[in-house]
Formats: sequence, structure tokens, C-alpha cells
Amino acid sequence: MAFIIRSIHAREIIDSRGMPTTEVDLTTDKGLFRAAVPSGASTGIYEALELRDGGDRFLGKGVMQAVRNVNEHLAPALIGRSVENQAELDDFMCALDGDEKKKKFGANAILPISMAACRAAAAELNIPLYRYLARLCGNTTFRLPVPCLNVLNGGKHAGNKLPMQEYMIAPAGAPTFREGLRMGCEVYQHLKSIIKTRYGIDATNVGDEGGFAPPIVDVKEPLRILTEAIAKAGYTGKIFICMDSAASEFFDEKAQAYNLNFKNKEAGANMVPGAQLADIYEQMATEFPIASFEDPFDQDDFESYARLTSRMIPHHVQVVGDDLLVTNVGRVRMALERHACNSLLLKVNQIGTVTESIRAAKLALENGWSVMVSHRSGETSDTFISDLTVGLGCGQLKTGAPCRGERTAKYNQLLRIEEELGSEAVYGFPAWTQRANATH
Ligand code: 2PG
Ligand code: MG
Repeated sequence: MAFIIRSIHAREIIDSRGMPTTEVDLTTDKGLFRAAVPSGASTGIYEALELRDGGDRFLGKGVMQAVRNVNEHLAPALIGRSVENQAELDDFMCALDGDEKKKKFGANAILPISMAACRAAAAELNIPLYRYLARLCGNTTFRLPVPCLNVLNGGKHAGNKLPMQEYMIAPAGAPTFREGLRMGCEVYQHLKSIIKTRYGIDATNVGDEGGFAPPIVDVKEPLRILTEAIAKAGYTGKIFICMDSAASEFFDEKAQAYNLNFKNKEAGANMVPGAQLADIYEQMATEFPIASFEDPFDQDDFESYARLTSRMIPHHVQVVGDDLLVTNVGRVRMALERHACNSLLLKVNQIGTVTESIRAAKLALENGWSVMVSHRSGETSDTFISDLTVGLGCGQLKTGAPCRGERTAKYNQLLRIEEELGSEAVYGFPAWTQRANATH
């Protein structure tokens, strides 16, 4: 019978950091459908539970309990059910778990089933995954995203002293995804030679997401280097800069301030209150071609968020909530009420099902926010989020530098999708395209 789940089998595999994660094989009469779960390093406290075993294996990071939860509990409950109605299937798994944060089974047990079920349903319908996801999202425009390439790494993702986690380049002014990716790759190569000249060859090693991690402490220095690399490549005005500060990582509860020296211990603390940090961001937005600030403040610092968001409107810079929102409808509502931000970062494993991720995205989009789909710093070669981004039609995806297989897999999948769509494909994020056209 079509759409019926015949078997579900989970296993432990390793991710791009050599840490274990879960993978699921789900079969229907159409064949075998596989999905794997990513894992974050700078995780928000409100994220759904990533179940880890503890003990000695993999330094406590094993996921064998999550694997058993799939094979012994979720699989028996799901075999014989249909993948035809994704929301019903996901809601059923959430109900079986019964906990808001999926503490019974773990989001890393539920999510790979949810993703594999989408693939199975798409196959039953004989349509590509992105078309199926577009149906789930109620979207009819196949929009290829601006690839936000994280080319300079700091924070928890890199062995340097830079407090802010990600400096991304966004080729918003490109005519197509293929061209945007090419422009981004060219800037990446120019950046490499600038870093080599300035900091020596050791500084061209890369961080967890494939970006360079030179020995920089000053939070503005990466913006200068990036602006230079963009100019060298000849794309001034066409490529913007997006930042992810991941500020929850350096918020000091006691001092109620942000310690910009959190990785530079020998230099002593450099505590900056929220209001002053907002001034730093505003200066950055005035001096550099910035399009996006993600997690500029701590996950509970709604006040600083709201202050920055209103101040960024004249600069046309979006303020993105990652740890703040954790792809959670409830948190999006809170942020909407408090005017805390105007963009959602969407990470499927923060919430644990495809349906809940889409609900969060739709709520954001309906309220005039933008949505940026995102990988995690610990990834696999699964390319689900590429299809999801096109399905949502949100126009923005960040999935690391154009370097390291688990990152390039996602960009390469988008090249295939764009090729397959042909004239049906649309590229970019409209507000950014407009800005790029205006500056040129
Ligand atoms: C982020 C992500 C991805 P992590 O903060 O946006 O870049 O990092 O997966 O470590 O949370
Ligand atoms: Mg983030």
C-alpha cells in the first residue's frame, strides 16, 4: 500500500566534528529513505533536547539511547502508519513523547524520522523533495536562497580569540544562485590570500564551518578584511555582510554585560553593557555593508534586542533570532509581542520536527519577518535543508563556507535544484536585491 511505513531503523553515525549523531532509514514500498540529524555547539537553552548518553563512550556524547528510542519505541508505534500526512505524523510523535522539549525520546530520535518521512512521501508522489516541502509550506514560488557563506569563524567554532562567531558574505546582487555561489567562492579565495599575507600561512586553517579563523581579537577587523576581499573580487555593492554574534555565549549573568574577551582570558574581562554593544553594532552598520545581525544579544535580553531592531530599520539591516527563538512558535510569539527582532533563524533540530519548523517559519513570514534557514556547526552530508529553503521560498540560507564536504553538499544540492527548475527558478531575497540594485 502506498505511503505506508514498512520499517524504521536508527543507527549512530558521526558528524563533521567526530561526534556521534543519529541517522534513520525509513522504508515504504517505494524504497529506503534516509535522514541524519545535525548538532550545535552554541546551543540555546530553550532548544528541544538533544539526548546524549553520558558515561565514557565518546566522552559522554553517545546517542545510543536515542537510537534505542527509535528502534524500540517509535518504530513499533509508527510501522503501518502513513507518511501521507506529515503534520499528523509529526504531531503523533510529539504526543507520544509528551514533553515540550521532547525529553522522553530526544529531538535527535524524532527529527530523523520526520525528515525521512518527507522524503518517502515525496517519492510516493513522484516529485522532488523541494516540491513536496513547498506543498507542505503552501508556497508556489521556487526561490533559490542567497547563500550566506560563513567565511570567518570565531566564538565557539574556532580556536582563535574572536568573540563573535560568524562573519558571512551574502551575494545578494547576483542574478542566479549559481552566480551568487561563484561570486562567494571567488571572495573566499581572495580572503585566503589576504589572511595569508597579513597573518601568515597558519592563519588559513579553517574552523568548524569551513571559514578561516585568523588570530583576530577586534570585532571590527573581520569586517575590514571582508570589505577588502569583496572589493578585490570586484563585487562591492553586490555582496553584503551578515553576522552571527552568538552573544548568549559571552553574556555574563553576574555582570549583566557582554564579555568581549571571553576567549581572551589573559587580557582580562572586557565587559560591555547591552546599550553599548548596540552602539557598536550601529557603528558597524554605518561603516560596512551589513545586511543582517543574528543573535546580537543574549537569548533572554529582549530589551537590547528591541532597541537594536528599531535602530536598524533605517539601515535596512535585519535582526535575526536564533537562540532567542529556537524555531519555536511560542518564542516567536514572545518576540513578536516585544518587537524584539524581525527575522527567524530556522534550525530543524532546535524544535525536532519538520511540521513544527514550518509552523514557526509561517508565523514569522505572516508577520512580515524574514526567515533564514540554517545548518548546525556539527553537520552531516544530509542536504534536507537545501530543499526546505526552496520549499519555504524564504530566500536566505546559511550553511557555512564553500569548504568542507558537509557544507558544500548543501550548496551543491541547490545548484542541482536550480538547474532542474530552469526558468521556474527565482533567485534571492527581494529586499536585499533591491538594496544591491540601489547601491549600484
Ligand atoms: C548558529 C549555528 C550555526 P551552532 O549559531 O547559528 O552556524 O551554530 O550550530 O553551533 O549553534
Ligand atoms: Mg546563530
